[in-house]
Order: sequence, then structure tokens, then C-alpha cells
Amino acid sequence: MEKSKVLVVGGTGFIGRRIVKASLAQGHRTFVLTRPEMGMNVDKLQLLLSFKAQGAVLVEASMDDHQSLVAAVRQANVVVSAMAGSQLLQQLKLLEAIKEAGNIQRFLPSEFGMDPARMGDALAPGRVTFDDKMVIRKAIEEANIPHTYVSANCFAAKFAANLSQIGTLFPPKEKVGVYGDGNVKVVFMDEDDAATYIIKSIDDPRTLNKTIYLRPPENILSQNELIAKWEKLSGKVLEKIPIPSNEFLASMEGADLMHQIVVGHIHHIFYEGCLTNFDIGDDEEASQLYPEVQYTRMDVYMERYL
Ligand code: GFR
Repeated sequence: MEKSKVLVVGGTGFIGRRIVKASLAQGHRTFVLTRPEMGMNVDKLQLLLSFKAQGAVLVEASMDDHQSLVAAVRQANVVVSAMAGSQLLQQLKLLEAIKEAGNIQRFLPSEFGMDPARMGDALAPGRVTFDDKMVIRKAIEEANIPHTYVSANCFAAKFAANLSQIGTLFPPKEKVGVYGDGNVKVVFMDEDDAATYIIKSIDDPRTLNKTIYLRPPENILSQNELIAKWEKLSGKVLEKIPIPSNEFLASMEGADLMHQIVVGHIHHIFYEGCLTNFDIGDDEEASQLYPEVQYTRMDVYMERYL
């Protein structure tokens, strides 16, 4: 059987660029949408040129030009969207193009975090991202578009390296804030591994019309376990500052919008345990589907920060 052809939308973003690389690495003919909305972002342009040099085909289209999107979609069998959180609803336009093109065998909308279907009671203002993702899911299902939803949990660059401290990407040097008792289980993912699993799932009949959770067993860790791994690596013991739930939530008051969003998300993940407080049931777990993937453990991931 011929390998599916993949169109990546949002291919220059944090996760999208890794999806492009994984698609090329797994031998798929890979198309990357280039949008005039990019404007003068020269870093994005140069990244696109590097994809082209690696064999990807750049396809020009605009979210505001339906026919250009239809033409782009017609070149592929699979569409993977990694559009940014602020652009999620623009995927409705992409979906219109997929409907008209009629050739798409699988659509993966931009998700790649918590499972939005489980976030119906999420806190404002952070809940907008889950609400938008559910709008897209509803439109996909109403149009009977074959799909796969990927819940990729916590990307390590944003949640492991910083020991989940807000507002920094570096490991803390002296003190670390601990959410509650620090024992709630969270799932951390190497971003490149996430992209590898995402591309593996695109033409797998077992993932058709399902949610696939990236939950490799050795990366299911509590914040305390994550901190202990870093302490062992760095040879330095950190001072632990416990943050009670009510105190943490109170820090939202009067804070800027971005901070309120982050606090809400962290509360769901580290106090409520929204990534691990359910069984996967009839859906699928990636490391079980693809045991051949040697996923990155968090101690190995964090070595680069030493
Ligand atoms: C841990 O510190 C931060 C984390 C930070 O200082 C700034 C941003 C982040 C987070 C965002 C918090 O709102 O990076 C991703 C985002 C949290 C988020 C996680 C949003 C939606 C999700 O589905 C998700 O799944 C784990």
C-alpha cells in the first residue's frame, strides 16, 4: 500500500514543525501550507525553506481563499492541523475545504494537550481553548469526516524542564513551588516523540474516529517525582514551597489574562489530576499501539538543561 500523503497546517509552530519532521522521517510525501498571514516572520519563512530542502512541498494558500485551500487539500490524503490556540476556529474554513475536496481519509485537528471533551467544567478564561476545540470536533463529526483526536498531555519544554513553575522555561535553582501535596499524577511528553506518535496514528485503522492518548507509563509522574529526578541529575536538593489549592486559585484575582489562563490550566492538571483521573476505555494509548517507539524518559530529557 502506498504511504499516505500528509498536508500539515501550522507547520512552523512549536508542535507543527515537529509533525513536519516526523512525517518526512516516516517517509510520507509531506505538504506544508504556507500562508500569506505569515507576513514578515522571517524565522518561519526560513524554517519552511529548510523543510523544502528536506523534501517537503510548500503549498501556498490562505485561510481567506477557499479555492486555494481546496487545491491544497486535494494534494493529500491526510490533513494534520497544528494551528495556534488563537486560530483554532479558523479550522472551520479548513473543514469546508476538506468537505469540498472530498478526498481526505483522515483529519487530525489541532488539539495536543488535555482532552477537551473532559474539560466541560474548566475555569474561565482558560476554558476557551477547550470550547473552541469542541466546536471543531462537532463540525468534524457532523460532516462525517474521518478523524483522530490526539491528547498529547504536557510538553516537556513547558512543564518538565521548569519543574512546572510558571513564567520560566529553566529549572529553578534554589526553591520550587509544589502544587498541593505534589503527588497528583501528570503525563510529560518529549515533543519529538509526540510528533512521532501523531504521524504513526494517521493511517492506522485502530485510531480511526478515536481519541489517542499519549501516556507512556514511565512518563506518568507526580510533580514530586519529577523534582526528585532533577535533584538526582543536578546533585542539588531544592527547597520545596507547598502551594495550597485555594491560595493558588486566589492568585488569579487581578492578574493579567495570560496568567489567569495558566493558573486555571495548572490547577486542572496538578490539583484536579485531569490528565490521569480517567481510564482510556474504548480509545487508545500510543505507547501500547506503537511499542517500537523508544520514548524519552524525563531524566534523559532534562539532562540537556544541566
Ligand atoms: C508551566 O508554566 C507555563 C505553562 C507557563 O509559564 C506558560 C504557559 C504554560 C502552558 C500553557 C498554560 O496555559 O503551556 C501550555 C498551556 C497549558 C495548556 C496545557 C493548555 C491547553 C492544554 O490542553 C494543555 O494540556 C496539557
